[in-house]
Amino acid sequence: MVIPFILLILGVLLGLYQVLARAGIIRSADIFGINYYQGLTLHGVINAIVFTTFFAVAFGNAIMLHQLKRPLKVGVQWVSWLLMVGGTLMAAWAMLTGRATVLYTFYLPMVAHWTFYVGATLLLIGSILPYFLDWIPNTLAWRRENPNAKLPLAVLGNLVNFTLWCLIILPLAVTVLFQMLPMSLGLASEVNPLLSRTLFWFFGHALVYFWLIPSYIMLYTMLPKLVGGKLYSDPAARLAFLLFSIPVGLHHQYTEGGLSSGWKLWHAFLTFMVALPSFITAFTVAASLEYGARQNGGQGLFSWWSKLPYWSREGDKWLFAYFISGLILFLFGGITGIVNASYNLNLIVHNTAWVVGHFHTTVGGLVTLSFLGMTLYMIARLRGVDVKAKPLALAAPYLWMLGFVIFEIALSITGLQGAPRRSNLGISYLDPSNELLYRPDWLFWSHVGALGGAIAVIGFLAYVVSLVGTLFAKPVRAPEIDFPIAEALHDTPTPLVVNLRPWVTATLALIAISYTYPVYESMTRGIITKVPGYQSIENNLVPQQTLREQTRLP
Ligand code: HAS
Repeated sequence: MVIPFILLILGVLLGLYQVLARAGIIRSADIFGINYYQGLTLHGVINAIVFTTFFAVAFGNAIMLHQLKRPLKVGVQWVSWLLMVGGTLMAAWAMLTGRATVLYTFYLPMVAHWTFYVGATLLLIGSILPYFLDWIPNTLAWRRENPNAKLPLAVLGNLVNFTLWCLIILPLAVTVLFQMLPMSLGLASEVNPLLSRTLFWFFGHALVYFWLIPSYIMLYTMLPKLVGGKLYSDPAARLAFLLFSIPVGLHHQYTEGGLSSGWKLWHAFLTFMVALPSFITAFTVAASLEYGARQNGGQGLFSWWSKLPYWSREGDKWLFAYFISGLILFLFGGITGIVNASYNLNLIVHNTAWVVGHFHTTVGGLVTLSFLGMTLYMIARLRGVDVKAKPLALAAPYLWMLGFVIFEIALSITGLQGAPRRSNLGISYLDPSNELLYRPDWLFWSHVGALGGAIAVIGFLAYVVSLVGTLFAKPVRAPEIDFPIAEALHDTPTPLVVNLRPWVTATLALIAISYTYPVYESMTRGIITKVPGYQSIENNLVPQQTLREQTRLP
């Protein structure tokens, strides 16, 4: 938890640079020697991949330990940690030295230095070791001792998450090992980017659920307890976890030539189905909040909302602020996601600032806030200290939420006006001296977006003060792993969500149906079947350098 947090500080500050450059407030190609696109790569990789993966493993370990009450193997944990840290350092070196400016989606024809791919691979391998060597054996042992008991909900969520994770890193491994690495090492001179992107998005979309499921575990098992209530429905929560396994990657490729419309439409339908678990969650979480608020004297159709512990500093209740802020942001993330998913509307918003707004209210919203809150909570427990600077820890999520609501609205509007994502607008469309490109009509909302980003960063700094204080505080009690786990209000036995076999079978069948033909098409069709690789050097895309030239880059 500590290592990704340190990197996250850099990731968040680079985010501030991005938003100021996009608003034309900073008009330069780089800052402190870090080029805009290099900074964007670092921002995306650190925040969306490194921070989230480290957290998911740490949280997964803690949940399994707490719920199954079986020890983890020290050797497995150290090897996993060393692989993850070693891999992160390798990839960080490549990015920081300008050898891997390939953005966080890193698909071809952009090519990075081989250390980036090897580093990412080590990170992923390290992340799955606990699943195979600790969690599955411990779950089987638990099952032998408790043959008739239901798997604890948090354990189910965690196992679904990492099963999904193992499944989706397979196509990623194929494109990394057989396309990206050979290209990077100079062993191949041409690649098929369409195939790479189809394999990447098989991984890339489900990746968002790998981020989301730990948050959902917290919402279902801990949030109800924090508000003094119960989880409204245990079967509904289980159903939500199981529904996440639907494959929908082609919705990132609606505009991609070479894939037929029929298959894109099929993935569009499946995408609407995958929104279902989030609708179920919206209902179940709201019902759990209502139940808790009514236990505390809440009344009326709406006035019970006032009985929730928004500002409470009592015990662990401060954590509520992180969840509720994340949930409010997720309302925006959900609505914009549904727009993205609509095949025809996507043509308006694809590759515009709109998409940036969407993912800062999903992964940058609910996911980040719940991970930040839980990091602070777990560090306090594991160190045996009280959370320090609680008022700052409480203000942080609300500032983050306010900032990103403003940011989301502003970027959605500039996106609809046509502002592209992933572009340094300060030296292009928002540079008044550029007579050809200048778009003064984007200026106002881009500045509003910068204001939102700045407010969110202030929230993050408040969090940093509290976390660093907690990290170095003097222990006042024995270290422990403990979570506020709620009971369920409705817990009717529902075989559909207890027997996992039909779900695994259905997932594999759906993957085979949804991906066989698109992968075949990717391999055989289209005018972009084979192209050389490109590298981003300073502000230019240039044909890929030879290996020797690559290592000579500044
Ligand atoms: Fe997405 C692009 C569709 C959810 C992340 N998405 C992205 C990208 C990222 C991302 C990172 O179909 C950019 C990738 C890139 O770099 O190119 N997304 C969806 C849909 C959903 C969705 C349909 N996305 C997520 C989540 C993410 C995430 C979750 C991260 C964790 N997304 C897309 C599409 C694209 C896309 C296209 C491609 C766009 C393009 O053209 O490039 C759904 O799963 C969303 C369902 C969510 C809901 C919301 C339920 C609301 C809840 C809150 C309840 C609140 C309460 C409290 C109870 C239906 C649970 C209320 C309290 C009060 C006080 C009011």
